Amino acid sequence: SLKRVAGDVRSVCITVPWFPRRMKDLDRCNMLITKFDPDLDHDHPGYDDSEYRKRRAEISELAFTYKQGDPLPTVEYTAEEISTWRQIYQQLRSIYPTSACSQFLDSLQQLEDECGYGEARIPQLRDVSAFLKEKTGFQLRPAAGLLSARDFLASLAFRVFQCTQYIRHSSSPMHSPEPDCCHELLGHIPMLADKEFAQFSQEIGLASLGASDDDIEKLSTLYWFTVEFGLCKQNGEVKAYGAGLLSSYGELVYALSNKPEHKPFNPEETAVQPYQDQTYQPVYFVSESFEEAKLKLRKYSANIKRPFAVRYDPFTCSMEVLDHP
Ligand code: NLE
Ligand code: FE2
Repeated sequence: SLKRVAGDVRSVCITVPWFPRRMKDLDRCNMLITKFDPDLDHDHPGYDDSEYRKRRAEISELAFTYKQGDPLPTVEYTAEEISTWRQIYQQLRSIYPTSACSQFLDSLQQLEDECGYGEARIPQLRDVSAFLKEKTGFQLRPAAGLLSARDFLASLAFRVFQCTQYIRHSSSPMHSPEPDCCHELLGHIPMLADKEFAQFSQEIGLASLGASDDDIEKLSTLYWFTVEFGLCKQNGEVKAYGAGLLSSYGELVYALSNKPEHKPFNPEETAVQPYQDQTYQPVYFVSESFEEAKLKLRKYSANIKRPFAVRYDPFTCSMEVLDHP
C-alpha cells in the first residue's frame, strides 16, 4: 500500500510505502514468501512427509495468531525434533571454536551458562527473548516462515527479531534452504546478544523504513552477505559472523575452505551481487574486521535517500518521523 507522506509539500509528489510507526503495527509486518513452503516446493526435504508438514503447519499457526505483546508461545518439541537439534548442536559446537568470530563465541557461552543452551533441549523463544532483552534490548516475535524483506527489516528498526519456531526436516540436518529454529537460535541469537551488532541490526532496519523497492532490494542483499553469510578477519584468520553459516555445518566448513571465492567487503559492490538461496554461496565477502563491516554498513545505510528521517523513541516504542530541514 502506498501513502503520501503527510507534510511533504516541497517535492512534486512523493509516495512512500507504508511502514510501521508503533510496535503494535508489527502485527501487519508478516507477509510470507512461500517459495520454501513444504506444501508447495517439491524440492523441500519435507515435501513427501505429511507428518512433518502437519507439524510445521501447527507451529506456524502459533505465529499467525500471535499479536504484539502476547506472551511468546511455547512448543513442546517431540523426541525426534530434539534428536535433530542434538545432532546439529554437537556438530556445530565442535567447530565453532575454530570457525566463529569471538563475539559469537562469547555470547554462546553466556547462553549456555544463563539461558539453558545445550544439546539436551531446544531453547524456548520466551526464555531467549527475556535473555536478549536484558543484554541488548532485542526481543523476539514468532514468524510462520520466510518473511518479505521489507517486513523483516522493518521489525529490526524496533529491535524486534522475527523468529521461526519449527525445526528443519530430520533428513537434512546440516543445511536448510530456509530459516528454522536452529538457524535462529544458533545463527542469529548469539550475534543479537552483542551490543554493537544489535545496534547495527537496528540501523539497517531504520534505513529500510519507507525505502524504495530498489533500496530494499539492495539492503536485503547486503543483509544477506553480512548478517547471514558474512566473514571477517580476526587475529589474521577468517572467521564467520553470518547466521546462515553459523547454523549450517555443511556451509560453514565449505565457506572457510578454499572452494568458494572470497572477496573484500565493500557495500556498493556487495549490494548488487546476485545471490541464490537454494544451496551454498559461490562467493562470500570478507571484511578486515568485524568493526569494519559495521562501520561500512552504517555509512551505506545513512546514505539511503528518503524525503524524511526517522528516529526511534524507546520510551514509547514508536517511530518519530522528521522532515529533513
Ligand atoms: N542455510 C541455513 C541453515 O542451514 O541453517 C539457513 C539459511 C536461512 C537464510
Ligand atoms: Fe536468517
